[in-house]
Amino acid sequence: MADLNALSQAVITGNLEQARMLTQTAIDEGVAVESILNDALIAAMKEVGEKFKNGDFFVPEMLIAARAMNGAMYLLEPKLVEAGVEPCGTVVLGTVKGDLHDIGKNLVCMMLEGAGFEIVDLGTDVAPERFIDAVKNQGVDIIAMSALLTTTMPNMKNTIDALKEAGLRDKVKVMIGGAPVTQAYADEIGADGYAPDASRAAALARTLMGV
Ligand code: B1M
Repeated sequence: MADLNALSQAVITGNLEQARMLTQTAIDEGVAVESILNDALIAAMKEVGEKFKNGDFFVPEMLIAARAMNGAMYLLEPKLVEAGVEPCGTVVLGTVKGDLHDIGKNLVCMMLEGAGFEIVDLGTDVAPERFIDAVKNQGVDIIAMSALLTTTMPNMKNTIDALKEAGLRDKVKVMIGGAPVTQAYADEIGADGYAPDASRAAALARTLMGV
């Protein structure tokens, strides 16, 4: 029987096989994907973050927890993107320079795909020039930047500044998100939008496209 608490624990302890098995069981038993994601997986990563902050976990424990989370997310992906709506634009997505966190960014990616966007995923540690190249060469409508570290957030502003310098600011919309990012920060750096989570990121992207 589906056990979301046990799934959370499997992610926290980095037990990849257990996390996969419990996720598959929950899917097979018809548990809502949003519940698996929010109540088990994201809740687990919050707990991991608390343990890291309190000195109970170190980087290796965070890494194996992230691996278990990714294993579970891989099984959820088809469910998250199966909406099958009409294509409505192209988004270039990446975690900003200096930042290696990609779980939230990957979730945003899945939700955007489900909302009908073509995705150019630049991965993590993405320098401003790489976003600019994508705008110049890949017909991008929206730049979507993720940051998980307070120290890397300024690279969102640096990317917007680089867009202005290249004369491209009016050609694309810019949206940002990630745990330390706020609407106030988006306003301060002149982004077009901020979303606190992946599903609202998808809704925001459609709004920015006028859909
Ligand atoms: Co790191 N880490 N980490 N880490 N890590 C945090 C972020 C931290 C808060 C932990 C803590 O102290 N409590 C802390 C940051 C403190 C700060 O800056 N204020 C921290 C630190 C300090 C570090 C290192 C510096 C540790 C060290 O080396 N001493 C280091 C930095 C490495 C680097 O990036 N250069 C580091 C490394 C790592 C790992 C590599 C071990 C691993 C990442 C693995 C990976 O991503 N593949 C890791 C992890 C796993 C975490 C925590 C525990 C979990 C992050 C996560 O995946 N959350 C995290 C603690 C926490 O967040 N509570 C922590 C789940 C994910 C679904 O949520 O990414 O927030 P999130 O995404 C959300 C929303 O934010 C939003 O949608 C998602 C939900 O729907 N969202 C967007 C995200 N991007 C968006 C973009 C949008 C819109 C919404 O529009 C474009």
